[in-house]
Amino acid sequence: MKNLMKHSYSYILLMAIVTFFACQTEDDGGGNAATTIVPSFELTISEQNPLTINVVNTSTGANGLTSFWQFRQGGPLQQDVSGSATHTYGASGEYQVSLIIQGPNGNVEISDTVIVDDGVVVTPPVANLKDATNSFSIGMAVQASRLTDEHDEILKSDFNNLTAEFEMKMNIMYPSQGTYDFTAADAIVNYGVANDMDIHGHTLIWHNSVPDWVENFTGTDEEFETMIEDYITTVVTRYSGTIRSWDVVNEAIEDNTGALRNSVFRTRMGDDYIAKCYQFARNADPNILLFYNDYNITFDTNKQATMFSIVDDLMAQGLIDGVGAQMHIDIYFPSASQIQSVVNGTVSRGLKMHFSELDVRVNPGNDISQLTEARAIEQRNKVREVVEIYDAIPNQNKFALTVWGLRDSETWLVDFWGQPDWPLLYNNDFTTKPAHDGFIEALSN
Ligand code: 9MR
Repeated sequence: MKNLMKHSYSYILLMAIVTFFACQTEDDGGGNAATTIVPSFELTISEQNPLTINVVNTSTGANGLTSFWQFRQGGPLQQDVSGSATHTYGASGEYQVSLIIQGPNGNVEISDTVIVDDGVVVTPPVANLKDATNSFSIGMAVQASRLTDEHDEILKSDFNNLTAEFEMKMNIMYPSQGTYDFTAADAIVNYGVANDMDIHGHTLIWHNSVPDWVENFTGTDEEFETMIEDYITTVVTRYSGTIRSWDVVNEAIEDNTGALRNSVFRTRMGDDYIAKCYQFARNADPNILLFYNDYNITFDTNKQATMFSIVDDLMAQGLIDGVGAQMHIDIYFPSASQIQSVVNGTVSRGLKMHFSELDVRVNPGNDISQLTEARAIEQRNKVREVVEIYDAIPNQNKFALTVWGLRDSETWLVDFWGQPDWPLLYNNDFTTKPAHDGFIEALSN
């Protein structure tokens, strides 16, 4: 049973009592009503440290039961002991505090939110992202129609690496057999070259951008493979000398099970289709850096394991240079150590690490209808955490950190999840958000 209160504490509200309705009436097993658990707690913000809270379990009917505190959503559990418990947050923000009681018929849980604010406003020493580091490049996902006016200005001031958000995928570049359309891809590449930016090619093979004619290919499997080889060779050769790197295969692994996806590429070319595609790309240009790119590989352990076994296989054949970990994350999840795990696996193999596709949702629970200051601060903190993790990578393993869209109104996530969110670094009026400061702060230490 869960009861989430819509209630916030701020520094001026020093004490409040949380009591409600998340109660549980237990049966003693013989059909007789026994104890009713009424969970409640008191929460105060310390007068000594505005980032410290004290909590006291004031539940009734919970004698002899084990209880736990959780000081942020998805955070570790801390067993409740008698008296008060104390927790100090690392930074200002809005946090969910939960008390979980292990009742005989399951957990009884109560939650509330607290806003802690240490009032420290950090003034970033530089204003532009790309000026904050020279050990890796700062990427942005772009569209050919978003390269002028304010986009143009911000791209030039903040970024030095471009990824096409959708226009360098097979369904756009190869709409029908034998006919390529490089109009939009060329516009992006020409823009990047004219502005002295790196360009990351994304992506040659992705099950989600397969044109119908390829999905329903009428030739033999051999002809299919030849067609794919021609396609990879044509595209890689076209941008040889201008594009620094390619995601050759994107998202080849299923969620949770870690199984290989049954894409048309796998069914037509066999389980070793991945190595074949990397070989085609390597043959077309031995100097281009080749990446494998996927999402959820920070915390989905089966997916991560399969990913590294694919990578090891490619490494044994000299066919891969780096791993792209898509950073479609939120302010609560995944944790720093989960993010670190994919970094460790990549660095220990001597490969380059790309944090690709960064966006940080602030509304995964769909509980706000406009961006609050508190969530914007939490987003700044999460962005700072991610960038700090990236910046700590040895220089030879660094590559780029790419943000997946400029303004909040341009994110793919709102359509995808069907709920409001503000996951990017810029407001719709092209002003920077606290998350933009967080990015720079991480590089300023
Ligand atoms: O953000 C991209 C969106 O604009 C496109 O319509 C879509 C299909 O091409 O691809 C989105 O980007 C995806 C990326 O290429 C691979 N990882 C997941 C991204 C979100 O779907």
